[in-house]
Amino acid sequence: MKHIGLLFVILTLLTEGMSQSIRKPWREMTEDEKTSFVNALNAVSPSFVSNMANEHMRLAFEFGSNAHIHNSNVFLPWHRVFIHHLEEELKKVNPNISLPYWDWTDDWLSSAEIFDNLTILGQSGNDGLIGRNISASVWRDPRFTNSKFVRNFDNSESQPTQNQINNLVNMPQSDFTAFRETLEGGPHNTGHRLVGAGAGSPGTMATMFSPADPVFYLHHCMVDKVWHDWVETNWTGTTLSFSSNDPNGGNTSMLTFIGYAGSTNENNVVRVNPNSWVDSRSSKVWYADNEEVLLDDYTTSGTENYRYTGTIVMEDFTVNSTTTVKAGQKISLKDGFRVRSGRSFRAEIGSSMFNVPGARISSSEGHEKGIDNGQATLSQTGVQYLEQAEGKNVYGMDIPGKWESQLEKNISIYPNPSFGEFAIEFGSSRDDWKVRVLNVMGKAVSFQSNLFHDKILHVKLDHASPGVYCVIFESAHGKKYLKKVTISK
Ligand SMILES: [Cu+2]
Repeated sequence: MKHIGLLFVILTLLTEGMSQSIRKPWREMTEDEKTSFVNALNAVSPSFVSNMANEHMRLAFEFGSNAHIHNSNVFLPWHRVFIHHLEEELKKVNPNISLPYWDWTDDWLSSAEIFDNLTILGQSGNDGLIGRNISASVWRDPRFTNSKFVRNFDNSESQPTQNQINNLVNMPQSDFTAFRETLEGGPHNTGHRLVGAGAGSPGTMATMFSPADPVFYLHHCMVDKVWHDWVETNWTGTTLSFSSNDPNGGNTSMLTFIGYAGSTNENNVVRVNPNSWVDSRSSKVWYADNEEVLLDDYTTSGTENYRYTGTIVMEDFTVNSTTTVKAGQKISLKDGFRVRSGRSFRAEIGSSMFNVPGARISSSEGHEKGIDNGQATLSQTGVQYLEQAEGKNVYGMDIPGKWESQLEKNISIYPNPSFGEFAIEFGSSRDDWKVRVLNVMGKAVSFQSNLFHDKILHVKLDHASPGVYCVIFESAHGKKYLKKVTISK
C-alpha cells in the first residue's frame, strides 16, 4: 500500500509542476519577464549547456546519415524536442517561464535589443557589442576551453519579411518536404548566418555548437512557431512523411540527444516518434502573437495553469481537470468552451502581477464585464464573479451543465472518446450539413448528410481501428468545421 501512496505523491508532483508554455515574441515580453528569463538561463548548469551543444554537434556529424537532424524532415520535430528540453530545464528554475521566440520580422541586425540583452554579462566589443546579462561561466562554446559563446554578425543578411513568413505558413500540407526545405534553407539558415557568419572565424551560431548561444533557442522557437502555424493552417488529418529521411528507423523513430552521454553506439540513443510531436498541444506548448493566444481543440488533463500577459481566447476547449487561467488583459470564452461536471475552472484577470487596467472577461454570446466594476456578475453567461482573493477578481463557474446548454451553440460530439459509435448534436446550428469522418491517412471512413436538419446524427464506424479521426462538417452555406474524435479499443 505504501508504494501506491508514494506513486500518488510522485504523480501529484509531476502534474502540479506541469505548467503550460505560452510562447510569445521577445518583443512582447515585459521587462520583468525578460529579467526572469535571463536569470533562469543563468541558473542552469554549465554542463547542461555543454551537453546540449556537444550532442547537437555529435548527432549532426557522428551519426550524420542516420540521425538526419538537418536537411531532412526530421529537422523540425528534432529541434522541437531539443528546445523543449531547455524550456523544461528553465521551468525547474522558474515554473512560470516559457521560451520566447525571436520574431525575425521584429528584430534584425546586431543592433537589435534582443542581442544586446542576451549577450555576455559586462561584455563589450566586436563579438558581443554592448552586451550584458548572460553568464559567461554557464554559456560557453565547447570549441574553446573555458570560453563564452561568441557572436560574429554578418549584417548583410537580409531580414525575412512578414510576406515571406505568410507564404511559408500557407504552403500546402501535401508537400511537407517543400515546406520544410523552404523554412530550413531560408529564414532558418539566414538567422544562423546573421548572428555567426561575419568575416573571420565563425561565431557560435554559425557552427554545430550553436546551442551554446542562448539566441539559438529563440531562433529555433521561431522556426518551430512557423511550423506550428503551418500545421494549424493546413492540417487535414494526414500524417507527415518522415520515412524517407530516417532510413534507420522509418517514420516512427527519431534519434534524440537524450541519453546520448557520449556513447558512440547509436543504440544507446533514445528514440521518439516524430509523429507524436506534430501537434504542439501534446507537449503543452501554445504560441501567442500580437498580445493574444488561442487555446483551442483541447481537453485538459492533470492540473493545468495558464499564465499570459495579453488576451487568452478559449474555443473548443474542454476543462476536464483543475484548470487555472490567468490573463493580463482579457479572457474570451468562445463556442465550444465547456467545463465538465465536477471540474474546477478559475479565471483571473488583471491581477496585480500584470497590473493592466480595464481587463475583462467575455463570452461568445457577447456579454462582457470589466473587472473595475468590482462586484460584476456574469451569471447570465454562466460565468460568475466568485470572490476577491489576494486582491484579484476571481471568476468561475459552478454549474457546468447550464454553461454548456447556454454556450454550446456549435456542434458537439459525444461520447468522445468512443468505441466507434457516437452522436453528433447540431445544437442551434441547423443547416444542410455534410459530414465526413477521415482517418489519419485522410481517407473518408464515413459520409453522411443531415438533409432534414435533425438535431442528432448517429455515426457508427464498423471495425474502426483505435486512433484519432477528423470529422469535417460542410454546410450548404459554406461553413466548415473540423472536430477531432478519438476511437479507443
Ligand atoms: Cu540544428
